[in-house]
Amino acid sequence: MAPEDRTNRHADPEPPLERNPPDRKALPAYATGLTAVAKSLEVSLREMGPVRTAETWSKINQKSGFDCPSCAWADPLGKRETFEFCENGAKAMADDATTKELNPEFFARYSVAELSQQTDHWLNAQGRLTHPMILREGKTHYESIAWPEAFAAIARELNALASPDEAAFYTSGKASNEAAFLFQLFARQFGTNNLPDCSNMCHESSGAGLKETLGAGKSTVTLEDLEQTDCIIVIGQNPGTNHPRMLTSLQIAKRRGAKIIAINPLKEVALQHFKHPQEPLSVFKPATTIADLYLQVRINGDVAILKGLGKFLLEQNAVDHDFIRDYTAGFDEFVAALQATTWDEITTASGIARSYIEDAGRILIQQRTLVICWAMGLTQHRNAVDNIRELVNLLLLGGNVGKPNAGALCVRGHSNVQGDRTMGIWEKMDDEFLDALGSEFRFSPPREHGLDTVATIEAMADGRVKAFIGLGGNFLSATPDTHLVAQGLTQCRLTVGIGTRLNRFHLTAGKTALILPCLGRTDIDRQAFGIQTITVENTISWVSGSKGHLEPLSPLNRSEVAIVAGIAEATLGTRSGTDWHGLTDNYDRIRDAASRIVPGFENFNQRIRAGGFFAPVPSKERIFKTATGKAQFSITQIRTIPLDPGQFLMMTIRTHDQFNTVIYGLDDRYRGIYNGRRVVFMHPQDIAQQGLEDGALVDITSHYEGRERHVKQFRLVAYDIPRTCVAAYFPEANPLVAVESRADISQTPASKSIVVTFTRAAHS
Ligand SMILES: Nc1nc2c(c(=O)[nH]1)N[C@H]1C(S)=C(S)[C@@H](COP(=O)(O)OP(=O)(O)OC[C@H]3O[C@@H](n4cnc5c(=O)[nH]c(N)nc54)[C@H](O)[C@@H]3O)O[C@H]1N2
Ligand SMILES: Nc1nc2c(c(=O)[nH]1)N[C@H]1C(S)=C(S)[C@@H](COP(=O)(O)OP(=O)(O)OC[C@H]3O[C@@H](n4cnc5c(=O)[nH]c(N)nc54)[C@H](O)[C@@H]3O)O[C@H]1N2
Ligand SMILES: [Mo]
Repeated sequence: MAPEDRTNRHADPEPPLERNPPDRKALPAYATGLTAVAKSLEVSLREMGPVRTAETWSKINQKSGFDCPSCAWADPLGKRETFEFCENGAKAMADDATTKELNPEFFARYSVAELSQQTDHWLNAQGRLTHPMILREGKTHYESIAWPEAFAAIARELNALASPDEAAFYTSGKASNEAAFLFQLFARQFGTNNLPDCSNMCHESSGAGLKETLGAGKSTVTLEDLEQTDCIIVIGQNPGTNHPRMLTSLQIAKRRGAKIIAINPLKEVALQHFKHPQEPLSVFKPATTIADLYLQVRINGDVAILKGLGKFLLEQNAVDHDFIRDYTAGFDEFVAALQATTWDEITTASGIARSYIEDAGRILIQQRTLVICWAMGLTQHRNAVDNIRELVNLLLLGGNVGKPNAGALCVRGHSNVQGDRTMGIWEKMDDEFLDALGSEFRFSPPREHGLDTVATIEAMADGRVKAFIGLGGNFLSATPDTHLVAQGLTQCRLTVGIGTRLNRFHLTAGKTALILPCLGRTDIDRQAFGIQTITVENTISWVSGSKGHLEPLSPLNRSEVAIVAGIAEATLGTRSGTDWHGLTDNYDRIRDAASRIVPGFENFNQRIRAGGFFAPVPSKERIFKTATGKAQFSITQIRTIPLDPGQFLMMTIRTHDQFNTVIYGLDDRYRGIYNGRRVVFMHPQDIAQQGLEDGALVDITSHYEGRERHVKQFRLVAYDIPRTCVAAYFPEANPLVAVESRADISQTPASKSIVVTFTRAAHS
């Protein structure tokens, strides 16, 4: 590229192609053996050296320490393991606690266009951001800027907008409760409810489905319930990679005699066999068999399979009639609709024979209690909310809600995604919350619902949103329709990323763009009143404190709270009666304010000091805040996605070496893939039928309502996956996801139901 072409406008939103095919190895026999510990140590030592490693390993998820920055899995409340974290937590921790600096010299060396030609792995590996940086209009390189000027530049752009609704304030689920609370307060004082978040792409469908049927959008179980239950269904979830500590609980349940049913198009290794990495002598012990029954469902065949299970229970009259009579509504209509659904429809749509569904049904009948766990395999489809409605139907049939050792476990992603929502990060918070917020801070919050993630993408692309601030995250690579998002972002007058690491979002910059470096979970957060604690809420609604213990890498890095407050103060000036400085000086004050606004958070500070507390979930106590006051049975349709000959249904999934768009490494060892990410898993007979061969280099085209989208140069991998179903990795495949292809009600992008075709790539 000629130097004069190196403007920030030429950044390519897609990661670069891969030169070599990936290496392939046989799948391991079980998950998380000793290799996991060795891997964790290796990563930690490389990134932070022995002293910081020792300090960090001893503090993570311990009572006096910090919350693991990886997933939202729960810590045991009683006795803890010596090291209460997993290999992937170790990678996330090392990422935060690294000693590698990404400083202004780095940004002077590379233009934005040059950086965009690097891989995501390379961008992330460059280290922690250490200085506020700005990309000025017409410039090709980010330059450092002092904090007050950074805040002033943002304020100038925000205040120049014709309306507050021309700005969008995005939150990624790592942000602390305190930062999230201030962020939504700022957005609402500025005058908009445009608060898209990562949850819109994640468990929004779960929240919507659970709220409608059980009256509360959260899980109804504790960790103990999971470990003590008789039966567990793990559906649409890959805990071995994404929630490894959950395997410990599955193992505990298993050893007590619980039965486990896995429902997944892929035979994920960890759902089959597991060894606890920290158990003494585990190397000499046989691995624990996890799934008693593995149903290799077709992609999006879950509504069908869940209906099949319900139908079997009804046929066997194995339902809890007392519970149904006392606590539910809509049962008769549900039964009538299910009777009208034929086994033929069920087996065709699910790809599972009736006898296997009945085997699963028999397991359910023999056990007294059931927990259903799920994640993205259910939530990222056009009928995702139906998936949730159907799994609730199944729970209700057996009376498995609001009793010990039973219930719904919606396994969240980001470590504080649930807390951020509790703190008001939502484009449509209810009036009760907004009234309380307004009276506490003496202003009138806007009432009109704001934009969620997909609506923000569309508004940016057609010029209605002109300024974007991201509290963490990667709005470019995590979102669907990558090229449309890039177009929208680069059209913006202002894009701002508050983050710890460089990513591709920072490179698809608006006319003016800023990167604001924040503290991570492992860093000591010092403010006027001393070292501060932040709080988080995990997947089972446990709220607890987290305190960093490492000296921040750069004295210039500020806490998320301080950055949000700085932007708010500079932007709102005398328009705001809020003491932003005072709130930053002492986070207890933020929590005190929140305790008067968020239901169930009374005495927030005292209860955090005492160790933590459960945020209220009424459905846990069989209080159903639904329209009828009862738990609601739902009626859904089986909606199969029609495929023409040569078309496939694609799901986009995570490797073992990434956290969302953060790529730690290039291996996916539980699926036998090494040194590469641009792969497509396909059934060997489908490969042959396409006239292709294992390892062939292909281009992929997606088809949505007559429009095609393309990505280039992926390698075919012959794999045990249902016919006409394929899988590729997120985020490489995201350009294929049409922004319009999203779930009813929740608007979650259907990134696990993409209709695609393949052609041999030109340059194999
Ligand atoms: N190490 C690590 N941990 C993470 C993350 C990470 O990237 N890396 N991400 C975090 C986040 S934000 C989230 S939301 C979670 C995600 O956790 P998961 O939901 O486990 O993540 P995915 O890789 O999207 O895997 C989805 C699983 O669902 C299956 N699946 C796909 N489509 C279907 C379907 O139609 N039906 C059924 N039954 N199964 C299906 C896939 O085969 C795969 O096993 O993990 C969190 N934890
Ligand atoms: N095709 C497809 N797309 C998907 C998915 C899928 O399965 N398939 N999954 C979806 C899901 S479940 C989710 S949750 C979204 C994720 O969407 P996001 O949350 O937006 O993306 P992440 O990749 O988690 O964000 C990573 C960035 O966050 C910043 N960061 C890391 N730690 C911190 C911190 O402590 N503070 C701050 N302020 N910043 C930090 C770093 O700069 C890092 O580069 O992606 C969604 N997109
Ligand atoms: Mo997520």
